[in-house]
Amino acid sequence: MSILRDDFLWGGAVAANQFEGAWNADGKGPSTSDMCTNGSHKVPKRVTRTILPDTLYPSHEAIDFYHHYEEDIALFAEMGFKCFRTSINWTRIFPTGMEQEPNEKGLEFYDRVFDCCKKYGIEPLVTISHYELPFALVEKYNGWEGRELIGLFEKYCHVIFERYRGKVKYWLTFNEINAGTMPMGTILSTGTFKGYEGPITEVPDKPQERYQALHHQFVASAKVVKYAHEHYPEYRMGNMICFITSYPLTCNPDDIVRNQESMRETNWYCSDVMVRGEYPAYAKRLWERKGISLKIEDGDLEILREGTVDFYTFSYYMSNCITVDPNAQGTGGNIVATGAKNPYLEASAWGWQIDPKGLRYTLNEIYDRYRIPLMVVENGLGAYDEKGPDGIVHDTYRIDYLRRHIEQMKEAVKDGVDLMGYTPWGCIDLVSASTGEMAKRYGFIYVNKFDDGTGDLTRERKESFAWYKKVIASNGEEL
Ligand code: BGP
Repeated sequence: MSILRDDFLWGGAVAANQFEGAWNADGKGPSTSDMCTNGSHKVPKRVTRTILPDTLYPSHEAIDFYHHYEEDIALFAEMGFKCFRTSINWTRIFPTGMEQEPNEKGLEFYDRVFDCCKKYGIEPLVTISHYELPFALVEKYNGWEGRELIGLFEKYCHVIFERYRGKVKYWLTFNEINAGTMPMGTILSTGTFKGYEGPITEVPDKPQERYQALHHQFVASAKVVKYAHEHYPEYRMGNMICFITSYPLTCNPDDIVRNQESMRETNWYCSDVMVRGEYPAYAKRLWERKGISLKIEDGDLEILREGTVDFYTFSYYMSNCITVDPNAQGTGGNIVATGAKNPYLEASAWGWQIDPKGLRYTLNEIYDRYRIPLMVVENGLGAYDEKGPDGIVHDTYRIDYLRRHIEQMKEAVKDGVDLMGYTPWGCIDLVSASTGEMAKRYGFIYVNKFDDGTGDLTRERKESFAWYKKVIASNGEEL
């Protein structure tokens, strides 16, 4: 008897914009991520309003999954994947988001991908919107600030729900929807940067626009969840949160209260709406603090109540600390870089603090709050990988990171948490969302592709490949 359930969804996660490439093939339109240049840990990537000559846009080729999908899915099957989390590029289906009819060639590509998964008995878990939206919608509507996007998103969802019936059962509406509560989400998620060009870290921060955009995303999500429940009863609809667990830096009650505020704003605000179907009691004060006044139309609150999700998913990479002390030493982090350093934790080369026990704590906190099934749909270590003299990447540091997190997931299950599955991030090396680098690798599979755009795109198994295969085969008992 293993600790994890027998039908545990082991697998891996990726996002279309970070690994498909073929950015303008077969009628695909430009998405927000296609307008982003490469960057690094030190130099932020830039967003441009036109495609500039002699400039590297990493999503344009990425690792070219578009033409390697059969080989890649075969490798996932070799590891024993039960589940593959990927996303659909909205711009393959509706190149500007505004067409009346979908692009058949784009639809056919995902038919091929999902059929290939089916051949190996791999269950797709599909994110409908993962850090890309048609760039045309930024220029026309200021992204999700425009209420028009709700209808355009519904049209897109209705098409893919119908087309992939029988092939896809698990859907997530928006990747890391709570990115919209943070300035970095302006480019990645809400698309509220009409007319802006420059480093993604310097985009003007307009909380009013971000929160209005979030409201539209909530309504759009609830509408399509309700629609799916009514028309496709076999579908399971989930949310997706970038969970950035934070602890009070000290037991000073001011730190405790500040951390509570921060946890609500960063982590709970969005899922309270999507799971409970209403804005939380603390929302009013949060809006006041930020000077936000939301336009909520008649019927919106009713839709939120009617479109609650069936399961809760999240990414977990790190934790940080919150304090009122302005002199506390800071730390880096996923999407947000506002936390204080935790003296008990080590950090990755990118400054993300590694905290496996925080995953157990987080799973318990989420499950206590909502009591619906949970799934960890991203987790992993972004690292510089070097090949050893034998030509293989011996990524023992990655194995160690994943092992320690899986151990803590099992502890959480023993604590009583209902955990459906685990899909570590970037199961095959891909472009980093925050920096646009290839050098920040997460995969079990190494891809010969480098920051300057060179590389023959060949795929190679890392040491972690065989390790993860064993983990899956033993249902998490052999770590
Ligand atoms: C999450 C995103 C992913 C992903 C991951 C790792 O925030 O959902 O798209 O890329 O983080 O982040 P990065 O690529 O910046 O290392």
